[in-house]
Amino acid sequence: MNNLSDLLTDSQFNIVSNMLSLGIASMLFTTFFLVLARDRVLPRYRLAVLISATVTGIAAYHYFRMFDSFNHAFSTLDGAVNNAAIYNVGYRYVDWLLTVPLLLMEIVAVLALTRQLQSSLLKRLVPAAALMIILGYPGDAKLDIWGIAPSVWGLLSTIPFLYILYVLFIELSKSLVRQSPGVQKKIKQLRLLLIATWGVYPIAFIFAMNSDGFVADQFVAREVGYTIADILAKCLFGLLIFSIARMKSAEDDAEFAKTEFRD
Ligand code: RET
Repeated sequence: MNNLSDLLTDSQFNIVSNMLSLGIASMLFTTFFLVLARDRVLPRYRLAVLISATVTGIAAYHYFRMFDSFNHAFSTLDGAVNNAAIYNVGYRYVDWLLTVPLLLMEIVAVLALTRQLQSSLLKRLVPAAALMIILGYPGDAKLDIWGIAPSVWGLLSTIPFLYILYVLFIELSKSLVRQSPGVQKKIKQLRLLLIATWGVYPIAFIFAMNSDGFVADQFVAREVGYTIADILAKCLFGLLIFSIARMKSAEDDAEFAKTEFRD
């Protein structure tokens, strides 16, 4: 199926290795930060912050596994293999399967919508997210299921993806009117970050979509793309959620505002 003998050059190896290492550092220390700083927001916003920490924590674990899998597959130093087939892209998909629903909960939680609206949103978004990821996996892992080409899996996965973006955008925009100008600005940033980062995943998928085996350049582009997108979608996003939670905390409680902010 794959061309197993294709090698990564030293610099290609280093690029991917450095990116995965950056992934570990970002995920791990964002997790520490969010856990340690959770008391700097009011209790009602703490859940959103802790969900962010869970997302980056789960991702830190998977980045360790990916780093390990990558070294095992491509390190020639230990005299061993250079074998694309044993680099396990499944870690990314398991990671997304767990973290994307959590990210969606995070967004919905920080908006402090009504309970009813929250659950109706999640009931639509979470199954769509699961479907998007499950349909993408056979394409990325180049599984041979009924001879369906990777591009077709990608296309199928794009349907729930567009649905998620549509629902989120409509709801995020609707919720804007109820927020203060400061929070509105942050939610607009959140929306922009969401579109800019979530859009990178399908692009990175396309980089390595060919079905005729392993191509080093394409592999590197995909891994770099996914890692950058992950850092922005999980760490930066989590920190933005934290700052929205702080802003809302200060608006809700003058005492909190006085101890946490100078102005
Ligand atoms: C796939 C397959 C190709 C088509 C599309 C995809 C979308 C993936 C996305 C993943 C988002 C992951 C996030 C993780 C953060 O924790 C599966 C690559 C549309 C949007 C946000």
